[in-house]
Amino acid sequence: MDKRELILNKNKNIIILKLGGSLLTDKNSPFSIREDVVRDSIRQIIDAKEKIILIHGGGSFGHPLAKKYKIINGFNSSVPYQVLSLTETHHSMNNFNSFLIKNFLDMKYPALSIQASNIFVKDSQKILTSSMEIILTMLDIDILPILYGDIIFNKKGSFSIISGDQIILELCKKLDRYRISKVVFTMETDGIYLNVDEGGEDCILATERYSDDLEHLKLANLGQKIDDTGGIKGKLKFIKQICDQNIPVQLINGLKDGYIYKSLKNQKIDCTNILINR
Ligand code: IP8
Repeated sequence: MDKRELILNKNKNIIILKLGGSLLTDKNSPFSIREDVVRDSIRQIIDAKEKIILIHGGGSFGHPLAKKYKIINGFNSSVPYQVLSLTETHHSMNNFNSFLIKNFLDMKYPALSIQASNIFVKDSQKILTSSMEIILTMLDIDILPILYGDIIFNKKGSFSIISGDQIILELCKKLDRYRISKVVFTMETDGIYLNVDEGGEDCILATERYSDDLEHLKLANLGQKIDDTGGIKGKLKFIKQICDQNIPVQLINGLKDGYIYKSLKNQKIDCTNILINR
C-alpha cells in the first residue's frame, strides 16, 4: 500500500468548528485582535488532534465596514465608495485571517486559507459552489482548511456578504467523502440563554434542545451586537438547517478554560447541545 492509499484510508469523520468573530476580536475597537484568545484557541485545536474544518467570523474586521457601506444589501450607486469598500472589506478579512494562519504555522501546524469569495458565487438568492475538491484534498493530506466570512459576488452584477454560518451550511450540504460528526460554534457565552418569565430579567442556559423547537425559544437579550449578518436569531435559522442535514450542533463558550479542546474530544461541558429531531 503506498503512502497516498494510507492517507486516504484514515478516519473520515470531521468536525466543523467556528470561532466567532466577536470572540476573536475586540468589538469596541476596529481591526483589533484578542491575540491571547486566538493563540489559546489555536493551541486547543492543535492539542485535540482531530480532523477539523475551521471557520471564523468577521468581528471588528468585517462587520463595521460591511455595515457602513451597506454591502449586505448589494450594489447601491448612492453609497459613496461602496465598491472600493467592498474590496477593503475583503482585504481586511484577509489580514485578520493571516494572523490566524501565521499562528498555526508558528506552532508548526499545517493550515491553509480558502477565500469563500473565490469558491462561492450567488445566482440571485441561491449560493453556487465551484468545487469541494480542494477542501477534500486538504483533509486527505492533513492540512487544516480555514475559511472565513467574506464578500460574495452575485452573477446578476451585484454582491453581498457570506457569513461564516452560511459557509458552514454550504459545507454541510455539499461536502461528500467525509462525515461531519458535529458543528461547534464558539461564542462568548455558554450557549443559548432563555428568559425564565415573560418580561423578566432572569435567564437560564438551554443545555439541550431539539432542532424542531428552535424557532419557538424565548431568547434572552444579552446585549450589544456588532454583527451585521443576523445575530443569534439568524444563527438559529442556520443551525436548524444544519440539523436538517442530520448533523448535531454544539454552542460553547470559547473563553472558558479548555472548552474548545473538551468539545472537540466530546468531553462534558456546560453548553447548549442542539439535537437532531427523533
Ligand atoms: O462574522 C461576516 O462573517 P460572520 C463577514 O460569520 C464579514 O457573520 C465580511 C462581515
